[in-house]
Amino acid sequence: MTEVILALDVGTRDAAVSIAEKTGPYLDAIKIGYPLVLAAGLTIADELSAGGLPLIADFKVADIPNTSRLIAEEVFSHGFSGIICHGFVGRDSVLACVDTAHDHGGECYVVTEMSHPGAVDFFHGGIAERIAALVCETGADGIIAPATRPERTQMLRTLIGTRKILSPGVGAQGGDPSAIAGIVDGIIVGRAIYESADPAGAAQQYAQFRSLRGTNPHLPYPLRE
Ligand code: O7E
Repeated sequence: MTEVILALDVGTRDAAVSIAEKTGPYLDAIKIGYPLVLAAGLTIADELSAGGLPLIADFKVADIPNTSRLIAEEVFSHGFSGIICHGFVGRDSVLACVDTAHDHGGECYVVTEMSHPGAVDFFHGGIAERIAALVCETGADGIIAPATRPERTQMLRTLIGTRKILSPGVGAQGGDPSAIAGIVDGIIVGRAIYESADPAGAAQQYAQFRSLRGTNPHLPYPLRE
């Protein structure tokens, strides 16, 4: 199943709780990061994780190993089940997040290539491929790869094998869920759900793409179930 992960980037605690409650039945996880945590405080994580869905911390950690470890420790003491870090900071910093996540029974995802137009300035030309190799070396659980460039995400799939791919850029950034859902393990959707007049209905629409998992005929190997 291709999971549907809500990027809950709203600006208040009340909006976050309300949208999480309405959309929860159609989601597989919720991702929160700076917009919501800076607005509502980290206790919103305790509150959302109590709702039962896995909660992913999107602080795109990019620091020296000790600081990365401190951030990850804080994350996993607030009910998160996964953390996202950057890969360009190098092996030791990525390992700090991976090891801390695994110490807490959680997962660590590494950004290999971002979804916005400017991402090509640095991630193309071999960097994304090198980060993908680092992901395999460090034992990270998966990568973040762009729904806005399915061909790049498919290429990254050939490098990381059956590790998970979570893919943002669907909806508001123009990514087509039908083009990406067959390649990845989860689509990350924000504004197209939380800015909708009917967030539950929008989430339900995206949930239809769950069944596309592993259907991309160009994949060179079967996906993990
Ligand atoms: O465009 P939206 O509203 O659907 O939101 C997309 C979310 O995914 C938002 O939280 C943004 O910060 C995040 N994101 C990207 O859009 N592109 C990326 O390359 C990476 C991320 C991200 O979440 O990285 C960690 C998953």
